[in-house]
Amino acid sequence: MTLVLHHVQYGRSFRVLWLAEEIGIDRFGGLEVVEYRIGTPEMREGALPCLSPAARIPAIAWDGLEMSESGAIVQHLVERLEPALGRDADHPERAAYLQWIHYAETQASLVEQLNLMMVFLRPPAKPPAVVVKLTVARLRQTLRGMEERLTGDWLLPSGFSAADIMMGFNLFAVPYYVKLDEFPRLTAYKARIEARDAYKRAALREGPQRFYDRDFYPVPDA
Ligand SMILES: N[C@@H](CCC(=O)N[C@@H](CS)C(=O)NCC(=O)O)C(=O)O
Repeated sequence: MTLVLHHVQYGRSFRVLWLAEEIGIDRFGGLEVVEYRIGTPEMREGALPCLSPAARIPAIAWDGLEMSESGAIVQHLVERLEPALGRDADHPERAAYLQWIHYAETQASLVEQLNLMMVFLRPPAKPPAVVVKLTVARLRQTLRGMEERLTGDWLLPSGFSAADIMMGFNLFAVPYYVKLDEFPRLTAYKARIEARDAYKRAALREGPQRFYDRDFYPVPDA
């Protein structure tokens, strides 16, 4: 049965797109991507609010199942189809695995707040400099914590997992607000992700990013 993925370009639904490529699209019986533009009324009408209580992406329909929340979708699809990408309840890395899966949203929600203030707000509305500054500092702390704990090629010592999909996706939006040069391990980690065939296929399917209109958004003057 085809996996139907409700998707916004450069949004968290990319995690599911990438995971689907890691697992193999054939294993789902194909993939249908329903694409939205963020902030448009289409997201509040039709199928999406039925699948996602907050009318947000990602949402999926597959094999009689309807789900939203990227972490829940990723964890569930891994457990159903590719347990090697997860860490089961008895695995010594289970706690770390779950922690990274959820930490991904601690970090992504900060990027989302910055997107709201720096990309979506239109003049005459102005992003409040002090709030942007604080949010960037909080984002930087999440990166510092990640850098300190990334001691091998992937987040978990035993190798690549769905935790890398959840967290790794964030690193493609972070550099619009915090330059990754400060974090040599994260920079090398991002390059390792970009070298993965499944990541490349998902990125190709998604196409060039059209969300950000510049390379870097500095904290505005107070
Ligand atoms: N915790 C949710 C967050 C979902 C979310 O906020 N998605 C964003 C796009 S990345 C969205 O749909 N935003 C639409 C809106 O805020 O109206 C997840 O991980 O799936």
